[in-house]
Amino acid sequence: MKTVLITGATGDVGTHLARELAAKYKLRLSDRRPLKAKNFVKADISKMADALRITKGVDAIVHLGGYSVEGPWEAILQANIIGCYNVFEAARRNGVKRIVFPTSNHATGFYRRDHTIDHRVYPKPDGRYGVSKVFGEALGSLYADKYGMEFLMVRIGNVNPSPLDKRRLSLWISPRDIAQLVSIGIDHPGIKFEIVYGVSGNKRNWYDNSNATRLGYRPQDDSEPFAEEILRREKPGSDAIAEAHQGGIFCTAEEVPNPAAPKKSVKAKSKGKKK
Ligand code: 15L
Repeated sequence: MKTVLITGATGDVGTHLARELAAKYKLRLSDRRPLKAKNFVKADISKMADALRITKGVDAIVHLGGYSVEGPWEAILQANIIGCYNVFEAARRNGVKRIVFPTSNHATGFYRRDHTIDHRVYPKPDGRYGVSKVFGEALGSLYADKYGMEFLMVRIGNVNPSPLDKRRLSLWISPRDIAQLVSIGIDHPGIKFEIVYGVSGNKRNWYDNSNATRLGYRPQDDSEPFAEEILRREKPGSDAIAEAHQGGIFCTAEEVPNPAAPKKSVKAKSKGKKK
């Protein structure tokens, strides 16, 4: 059984993956926030020493740790630029070859909704967060070419038991489908550097996900059964730019509420202490 490190394990996606993958791999869970679990190791990936400690002796890494929405540059810099560099570099130094990197639909969020995009399109990030995901993709590409490491880049839509709104009908991914994609990223023998979209088999997808199909991905879910109810209750949006582009409000907002934010940063924001 492979030993797999999941960083950012206390977040939404981490929680789903820890549950879905528990029987398949020996998981080592890590985060800077505490978690009551025997296989948990607390670590702050913005510190290289911590990144080196948690990546030692694993067969693969699912690197979820980071700031997960649009927000202040300083937070994104620490978590998604420095943290991502530390994890990839620590993996290289510890001889861990395989990394699954959950990038985001926000790496390509400024593509229009009437445009179907595939894994070869040039990134069009919709904010600082999207730029940080493009950084992770570029860093992975460098580490694959220069150091022979192996990366599956999953541009995740939104992981949830059911789609949340109209935009998410076109980028939703169910917990079991993201688990299937991540397993491909851990186990597929032919991966050097690949980009796929982390979406279920939604009828309304904005993505040509043929690269994922080529690697064996067979999504089991589709957002369509939820569409009627969501479209009935959702009023037309008033932000024309957000409505026209795949990234939605990430294209216009300076901050998007972070469901995983620690209480302290929520307070700082309400006092107007934005960076
Ligand atoms: C993301 O990249 C975020 O990590 C997630 O929290 C959602 O906001 C998602 O995008 C989305 O676009 O819905």
